Amino acid sequence: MTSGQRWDIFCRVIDNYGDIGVCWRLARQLAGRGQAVRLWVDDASALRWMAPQDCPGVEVHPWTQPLALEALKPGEVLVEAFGCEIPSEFLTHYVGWRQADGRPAAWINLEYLSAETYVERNHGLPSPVMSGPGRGLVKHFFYPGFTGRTGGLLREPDLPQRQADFDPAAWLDRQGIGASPETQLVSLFCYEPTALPGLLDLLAQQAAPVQLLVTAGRATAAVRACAPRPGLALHYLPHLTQDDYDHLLWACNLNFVRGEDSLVRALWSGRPFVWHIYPQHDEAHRFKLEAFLDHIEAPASLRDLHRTWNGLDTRPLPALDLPAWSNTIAQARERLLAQSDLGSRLLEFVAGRPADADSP
Ligand code: TRH
Repeated sequence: MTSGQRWDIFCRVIDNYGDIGVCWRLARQLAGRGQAVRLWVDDASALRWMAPQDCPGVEVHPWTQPLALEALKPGEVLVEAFGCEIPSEFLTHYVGWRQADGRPAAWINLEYLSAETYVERNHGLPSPVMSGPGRGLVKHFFYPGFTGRTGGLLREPDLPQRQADFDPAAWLDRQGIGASPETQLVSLFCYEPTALPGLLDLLAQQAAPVQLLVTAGRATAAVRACAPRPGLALHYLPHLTQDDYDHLLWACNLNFVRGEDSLVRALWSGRPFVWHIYPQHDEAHRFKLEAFLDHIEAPASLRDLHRTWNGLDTRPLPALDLPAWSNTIAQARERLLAQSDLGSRLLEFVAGRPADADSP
């Protein structure tokens, strides 16, 4: 275990909240394990609602051009999130710092999450840097994933305890979400699924009353663009903090999540969920989705729902089968909880790299 190193995490916000959401979560988790973290981000605006409280051990720095680098304490570990390019002026400093104290460079390329088989093959691979100020260094690919031969999933050590202490009724009350005990709560975090009107119809037809809790941003705009359904109660949420987004997932009977970070949070919630995968032009998301459904051993009804929800099938949404899906997610969660988390694996990875492989 590495103790007390200084990490520089670089994050470029492409769109949505996943880039900053993952980087902030990683920064917090490293700080919680005694690391000092500088998070360089080109657009920190989402942190105002996602993380309104400072986190001891994490400094957020604006990724300006050029970067303000005067009087920075030397950093040991460099994380390039999702293929963003580290600015050359920073690399010049970094090489200088590493030469000054003689400690080896540790440059991590943090990749996107996938359950596909290439992840195990590519996780940990070196990538020699051939040009620029970092020439001669070696980056290493670090792939989050679902098996022991990948980088694992982000998870805080106190997560099970927080879940055990959580009181859903009190939390819902504090959010001003009134619901009778027989009401089924469904949360919605999505892009613009073509099956959204079909989902609203399906929820409106359930035997028990349903209240749909719609997250702020694109999901709210998408639902507002649909006609209201008699019998379906809607509640539009404000932007929640990351911790309160967890609470939302834990309080609901069914969650619709999207992207990368909320998928992982939905898994940890143990509640049945449906994933709206980030769509890619080359249809790569189709394979990514199928690999994930294979990983969780999804029953046919949950697969059908995912395919229609993601626009990969035009059949109507299947009937909800929450007991079966609860079982599937609970088992997947148990299997994943038995593995170590991404933060621990990253610390081990950085500590275990051969010291002579990539010294400047
Ligand atoms: O916002 P996203 O769709 O982000 C996506 C994905 O990461 C995708 O892989 C990436 O390529 C693309 O961005 C650019 O979904 P994701 O990953 O779940 O990130 C949402 C973050 O926002 C997550 O950390 C949870 C947080 N969140 C809150 O803190 N409060 C909220 O109210 C909501 C709805 C989300």
